[in-house]
Amino acid sequence: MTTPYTKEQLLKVAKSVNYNYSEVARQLNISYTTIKRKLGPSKIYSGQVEISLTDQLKERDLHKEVRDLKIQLEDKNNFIKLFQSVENFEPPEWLDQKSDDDDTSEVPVLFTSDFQWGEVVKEKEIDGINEYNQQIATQRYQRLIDKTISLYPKKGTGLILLRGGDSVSGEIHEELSRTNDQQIVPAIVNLAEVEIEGIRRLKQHFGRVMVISVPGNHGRSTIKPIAKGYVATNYDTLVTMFITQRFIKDEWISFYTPVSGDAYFTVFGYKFLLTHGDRIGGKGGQGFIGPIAPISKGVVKTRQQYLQMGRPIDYVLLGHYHTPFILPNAIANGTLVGFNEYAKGLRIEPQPPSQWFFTVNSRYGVNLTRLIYVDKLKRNEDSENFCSWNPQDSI
Ligand SMILES: [Mn+2]
Repeated sequence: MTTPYTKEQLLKVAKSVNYNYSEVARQLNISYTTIKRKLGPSKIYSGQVEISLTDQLKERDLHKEVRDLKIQLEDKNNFIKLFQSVENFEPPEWLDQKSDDDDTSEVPVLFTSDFQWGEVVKEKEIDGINEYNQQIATQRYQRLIDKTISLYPKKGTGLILLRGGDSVSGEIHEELSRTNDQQIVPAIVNLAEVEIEGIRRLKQHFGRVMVISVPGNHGRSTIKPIAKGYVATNYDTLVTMFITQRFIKDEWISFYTPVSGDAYFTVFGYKFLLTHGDRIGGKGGQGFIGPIAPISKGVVKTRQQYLQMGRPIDYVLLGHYHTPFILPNAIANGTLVGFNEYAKGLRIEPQPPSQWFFTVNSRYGVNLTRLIYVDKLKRNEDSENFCSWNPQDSI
């Protein structure tokens, strides 16, 4: 049955009688069903249903919002595990819980840097005293983990693993990209696997591992060094990401990978800065004392700059110079590569490949320091004065 009334007209009348359709039917002399067909069930106008429909929509929105927020939070947590800024460095609980007024409290630290994975050093080109390739690099890294564990037999103390950059040889130097035994992608994948295995073994012995990583200059993907996006454009970061992803659900392994490329952190109140060493403003003026001059100068400048930012530094930890030594406020790391053609050209004294191990004591700061030799120098046995260094084969 059709009606002469429009929907609007029907609604107007229905509203005036509080949506009593029988009353509308009586007043307009049309059937109840016609009204119902035109206007829908009367209860949808009563307000009650309208509110509950809105509620349903709201609830659905809220569910969606909660789900989105959960995803965002998980992303954010993963992101925090992947990349951090200096503001959100939080020492892992195990490190925090160590008492800082107990002078027996100490944390072991393994300082790794300058693997230059993929680089090839040919024995013949450097008078036979060193050799380096992927196979030798892997042996040396594994030896480093072995020696670290045997050097610190106490189990379950937790360990800080520093990764100071130049983990890959990279493509920026024309002669390296020509002579590397692996291209950058396989080098990254291979190194990440070797380091993941190393971290697993460290966790097995030390119980917990805090991994702190900064990139170096060799891994950069731009021809010229850059100031902006130093971390995000660097292949070292990719190795770090591979490793982090692998342990992302492992609560015993924590990561600190600041986007600034400088890792500022504290242990028992002692303040450390891990930085690769190519950005410490120490260039030039080497003279005859070798890298000690630029490192000393760079350490002073870096500490001054951080002091002015309100972040005093007790120790600068750096690699890059491939020359291991300790200053009152700095530790410069050795290298896995060891003596190479480049060092020969600079007439640098040959040294065995090495990396630092040290402990941070709650009362004394950096305390026990041991240089871990990961290989011997192939010395010329005929010459008594071939090398002034004693490689201390035991460690
Ligand atoms: Mn470097």
